[in-house]
Amino acid sequence: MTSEPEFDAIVVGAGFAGIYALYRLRGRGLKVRVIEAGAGPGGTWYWNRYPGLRCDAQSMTYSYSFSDEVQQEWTWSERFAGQAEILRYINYVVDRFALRSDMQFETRVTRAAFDEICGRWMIETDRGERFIARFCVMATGCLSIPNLPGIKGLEGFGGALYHTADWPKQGVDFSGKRVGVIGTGSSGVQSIPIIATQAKHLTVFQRTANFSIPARNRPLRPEEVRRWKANYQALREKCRRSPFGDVYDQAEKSVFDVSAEEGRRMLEEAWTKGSFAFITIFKDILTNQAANDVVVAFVNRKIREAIKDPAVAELLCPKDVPIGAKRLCIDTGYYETFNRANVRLVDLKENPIREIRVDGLVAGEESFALDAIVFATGFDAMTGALFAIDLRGRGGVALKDKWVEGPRTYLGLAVAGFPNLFIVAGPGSPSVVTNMVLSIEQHVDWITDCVAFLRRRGLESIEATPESEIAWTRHVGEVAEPTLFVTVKSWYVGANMPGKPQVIYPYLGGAEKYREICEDIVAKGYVGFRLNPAAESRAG
Ligand code: FAD
Ligand code: N01
Repeated sequence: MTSEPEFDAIVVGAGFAGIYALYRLRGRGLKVRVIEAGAGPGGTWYWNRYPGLRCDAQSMTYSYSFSDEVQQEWTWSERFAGQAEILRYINYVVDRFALRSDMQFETRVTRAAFDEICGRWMIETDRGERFIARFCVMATGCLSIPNLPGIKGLEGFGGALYHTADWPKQGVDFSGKRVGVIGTGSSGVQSIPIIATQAKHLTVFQRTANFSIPARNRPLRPEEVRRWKANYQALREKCRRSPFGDVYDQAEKSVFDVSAEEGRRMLEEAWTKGSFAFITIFKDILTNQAANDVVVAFVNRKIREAIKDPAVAELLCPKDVPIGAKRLCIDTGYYETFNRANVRLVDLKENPIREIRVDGLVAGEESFALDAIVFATGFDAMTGALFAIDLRGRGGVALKDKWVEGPRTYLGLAVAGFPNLFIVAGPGSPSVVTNMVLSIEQHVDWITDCVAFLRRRGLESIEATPESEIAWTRHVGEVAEPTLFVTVKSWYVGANMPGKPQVIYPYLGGAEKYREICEDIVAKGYVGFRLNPAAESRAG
């Protein structure tokens, strides 16, 4: 007997994934507790509050599909909703289904260990609490551990330091300030245009130029919202049956199936429409270097046209990087920002940051006086949040040790030796290369159905076999091999964090293909998993 509170399932994290996991598991009659480090739900949309943040999948698709009532009741105001609106939506869903009472905030899970004697997960928090659970769902996020580079002198900076992923709730007033932004990924590209309008002077420290496509954000017209709502089921199904989980039509033609003139016309049209659809207009952009080069030439021409100073334009044109193989950025007025008199671009390749001083930073031979530094330097993606927990499976094996050469999962959601532990959108799943809400719903539905199956059959636990984990991880690598993703240093391949194993982290076979594989595995009686009756589970 023990005095620790016991749950059927503990869900770690209250972003889109944890919220939906609670809704579904509770709906199956499970006693569930969600544990969240933040003071409220929202995950990404709770922590990242930098100016300019909005989703870059369209609002109408970057939202839950599980409740037709919710998708009919909620009306998005813009094509790409801003952070505050998305956070309002998330809170609305939480309250609509009375989920808050099963959520515990301002609590970080520090340890989760599988006890082989009782066949339960023992979960510990930074508040000194302990919980027992049969199932443990890691909804800890792919992009939830900010990367703050260890630059010499950082702690001695006398001004204000910010990370885009840990932004003050009350906002930041940059007026009259000399601001430096380090990093030009999606977070930098979205925040730089707004900070530039607020600050007295903005210095952008760029290490690698990125491609960015105009969002063409705009208010949604009432008639298009009506059209969406009238056809929501069909449009959601179209998303489910697509590689990226969105409504964009799938290209059937290669860049080389059309004349050069027609190709330019198509690119021009896609550029005018904006959004991720740009990268989907030819079927071979992400797999054929020559096809990619055509698109790169087009985008670089657009960058040069947008920037008045040719030297600055050259710095902003990515060099030797295929477009789309690193996460494509979607912006509003990014390139034009560099025409402003109060904005300067510094090339860190030529002039690396040497140190941060009390009054600014030194890059190359030059000192930059700064009142505030914004780190838009990204995340310890996909494994960071899992490794931040002392996560131990059978035999006390730590996940960190097991994955020392890179993550090994079955379907990105299960790990051999970690019974009844599920990861939502984990490494080896399509997650980050798709509309993530769609991928999250698919994973959570799979997990919930699996839990229901175990209960129906009177089974104690499920765990991936080592063989299926090895085979899946090999498959994830093989699928990535012919793509351009593996030719670039990015967080998709672990290259943004010093010392991180450089392997492909997401599954690149597409959301639709992945869904089919998951469904097939269930149809075949959870092939690749070991299903443990009560006594066996404990024996291992
Ligand atoms: P998160 O939203 O990251 O939530 C995870 C939660 O777990 C966090 O709140 C965290 O505090 C909590 N947590 C982690 N570890 C612990 C612990 N040990 N104890 C307690 N709590 C813990 N995807 C898209 O498809 N389209 C977009 O437009 C898009 N925009 C994005 C913009 C930004 C700035 C970022 C960073 C990501 C974006 N993404 C986008 C990806 C985004 O992360 C997902 O779409 C989605 O919000 C992830 O939801 P989640 O619940 O899986 O994880
Ligand atoms: O992070 P990133 P992010 N010194 O890793 C630079 C999602 N997201 O927060 O390329 C100097 O992409 C680094 O340079 P380099 C989306 O999935 C979506 O912007 O490594 N610079 C790079 O320029 C996205 O991909 C949205 O040379 C350093 C930047 O910092 C993911 O989150 C918005 C450095 C980091 O770029 C992460 O995006 C925001 C150093 N020591 C985020 N270390 C949407 O639009 C890193 N950099 C919906």
